[in-house]
Amino acid sequence: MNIAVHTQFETPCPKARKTDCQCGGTCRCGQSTFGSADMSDLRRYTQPAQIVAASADESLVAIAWSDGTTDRFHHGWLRENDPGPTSRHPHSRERIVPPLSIRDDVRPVAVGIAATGALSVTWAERDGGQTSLYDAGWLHAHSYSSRRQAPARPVQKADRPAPATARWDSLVRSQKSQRLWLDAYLAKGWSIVSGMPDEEGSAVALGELIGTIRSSNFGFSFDVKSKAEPISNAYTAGFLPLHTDLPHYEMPPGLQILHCLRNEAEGGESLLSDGIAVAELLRREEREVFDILTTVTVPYRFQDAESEYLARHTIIECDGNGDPVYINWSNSTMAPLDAHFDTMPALRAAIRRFVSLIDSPRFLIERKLTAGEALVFDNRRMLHGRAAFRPETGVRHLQGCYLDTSDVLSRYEVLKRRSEAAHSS
Ligand SMILES: O=C(O)CCC(=O)C(=O)O
Ligand SMILES: [Fe+2]
Repeated sequence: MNIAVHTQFETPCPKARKTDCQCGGTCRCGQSTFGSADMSDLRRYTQPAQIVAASADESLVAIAWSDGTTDRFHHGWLRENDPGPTSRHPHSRERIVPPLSIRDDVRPVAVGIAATGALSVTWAERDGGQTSLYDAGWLHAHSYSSRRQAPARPVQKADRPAPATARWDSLVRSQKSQRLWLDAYLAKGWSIVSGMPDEEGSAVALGELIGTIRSSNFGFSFDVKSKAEPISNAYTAGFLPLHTDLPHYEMPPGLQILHCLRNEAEGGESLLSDGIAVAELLRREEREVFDILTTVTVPYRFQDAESEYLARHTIIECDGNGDPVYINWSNSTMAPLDAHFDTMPALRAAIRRFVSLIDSPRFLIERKLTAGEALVFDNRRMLHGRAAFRPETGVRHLQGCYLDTSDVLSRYEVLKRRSEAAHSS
């Protein structure tokens, strides 16, 4: 097969399909947010290396980078990621090219490096005949031939991570503070926000700064205090062992806020433990326990007069790379275990080992909240609990709410995008 390889292309204006450019594809308007090609993507990709050579064979395009590394991309992958208006809607930026409209043996007639440094691929007439430009930074970020898929979220590894800290007034005032706070929170898994208003509804106000409140069977938000007729062990004065909230949902919430309005009773210290750090230790040192906790599902049930929830999860949940990413554990709402008869003793032993590790001094974090502080934590990573308290010695009142991490990550990415835009203009 004969595929022309050019090193320089006349580059069409990357804005040509955008309504704010009248140039018809020939100008040098330079309005693109990208260095070399508009990938129909609002995110900016830094360019760790330049493309120094591009070539193609029957099935793939090979790229050599200026840092000496190489990457390969299948023709079909490149074609389905064509950023042009016949492949992506120019306004929604979502893909419109259907998978089956791309021929199995789609192939370019020419590849090269555009004047701007982008990879240029001209498709055969029967495959549309257009030239697709791929921003070098975008290609580098999306490479799949040699680099391992990046973990969904980089987690700072420590047995007892220190909290990210922030002050309420600075979070309210400044998007930069929100971004720096979220950056630290996402790495460490938990945070203390101080200077919270002495008002009910403040947990929700904090949640709404960074995402969307998620209702649950406990309501839009909930009051944690010792109640006469508790619908949860959390609403007693008793010891609350380490747990994650809401494993009785198919998707438990990612972020939990507990705003401390009053904490005058004796006891009531908050407890935390990094379940992912424990899972990593089990993976390294006690593989049999890890394997059981990542493969055998446990049923969780919540019941009250108004609800009846049942869901099942493995106690340690892994991503596609086999890395532990979520914890689902609550002794309070664990339904009767129903593993296979022969598996039951090993499952129960594995649970006991997991609980003894999360409770151990190596991992256990203890901190008594004071009025005006909000405890914010990743409910799918950090297990939480509380020491018993004596209600006759004073009032203890927390108010809480949940968010999904997807909404928080979206907010974080937008804050990053805005900050990068401000720094580059
Ligand atoms: O009382 C506490 O500190 C924690 C209560 C709890 O686990 C919860 O509200 O989810
Ligand atoms: Fe809880």
